[in-house]
Amino acid sequence: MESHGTLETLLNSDVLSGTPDAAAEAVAGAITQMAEAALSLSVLVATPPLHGRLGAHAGSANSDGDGQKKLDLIAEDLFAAALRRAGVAAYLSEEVEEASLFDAKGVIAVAIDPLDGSSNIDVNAPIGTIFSIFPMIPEGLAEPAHAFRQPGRNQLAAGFFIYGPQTSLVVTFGKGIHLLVLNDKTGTFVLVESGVTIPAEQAEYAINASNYRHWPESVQSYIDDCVKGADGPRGRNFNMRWVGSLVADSYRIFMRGGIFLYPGDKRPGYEQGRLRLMYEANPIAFLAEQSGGAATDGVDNILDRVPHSPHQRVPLVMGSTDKVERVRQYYLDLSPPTRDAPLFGRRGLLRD
Ligand code: AFP
Repeated sequence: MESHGTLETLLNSDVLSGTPDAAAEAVAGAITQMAEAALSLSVLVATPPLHGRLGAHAGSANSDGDGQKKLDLIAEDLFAAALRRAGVAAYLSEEVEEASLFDAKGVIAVAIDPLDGSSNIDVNAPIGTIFSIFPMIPEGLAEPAHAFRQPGRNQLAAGFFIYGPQTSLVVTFGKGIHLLVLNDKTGTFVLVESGVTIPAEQAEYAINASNYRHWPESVQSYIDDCVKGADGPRGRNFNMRWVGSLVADSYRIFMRGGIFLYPGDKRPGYEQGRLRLMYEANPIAFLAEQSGGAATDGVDNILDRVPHSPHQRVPLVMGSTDKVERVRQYYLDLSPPTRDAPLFGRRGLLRD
């Protein structure tokens, strides 16, 4: 892969052309500050645990009532401070109940999951930070939560940092997606590739299969047909991967294709799946669309949803466009589109 510069040069290029000047400057400032916070977090994650296990419980709970880990709280402090420094107007985080007004003169609103995949901390698997940047709207001044009542399609930028074998940043400003990797010797994010596209052909799916019995029939049928592999209606073998942190599962899909599903299911509290619209599904959906893929709630485009509450959940199906469309057909109980077998109209006889 060819190197084209750094995060700084990317932010100073024309990636934000078309965004009003003040907002473009604010987006660049917020991403620069978040990159600083991500650098600190990646150093912390990679440093031996001098003060006990970072995955240890902190004894508190987040907005959803999930137990918080020590690193969740450290990440929250780092990113909240970074975005306050950047002068963002409204701030919403998975780790806090209410949205806040940081700077009434600010022109952008940022929703963030400061530490995605907390259950991976103690097993040394990838974790990340996901962010979504909207233009500030006047309704948010009196009530900061209202700053986020915009469809995902309004996002000015979105992305995630992933702390894995490499610390990387995957980001979009609405004109394709960019992959940057942290050079930990210089502390700078180096641009590795612009215009990353999700490969279409990968026969790989990601879903937490332990929930099979709770899924709707449509999702069970889709996965059944994948599991049957070459002996089933799809006529090809599939591979399955589930890291359990959205950043890692998404990163893999952006790099080598496939599909990710976290559907709504029958468990109490999971009717709308597990993932949060504002700081998980929206940014991942924006990246997916910008890399030639798609993201739906099974049927409808994630980016068209207008949120009604800051921490609301949404089912997420994301990945290569043809696969996301195929899942949609299962949800609608229609015959999925076929490329190779136009004569076989029913789902059970199709190949892709
Ligand atoms: P946390 O942000 O609370 O660590 O949750 C991670 C996550 O929201 C997402 O990253 C994973 O895809 C999903 O949860 C995994 O959920 P299951 O444990 O139900 O498979």
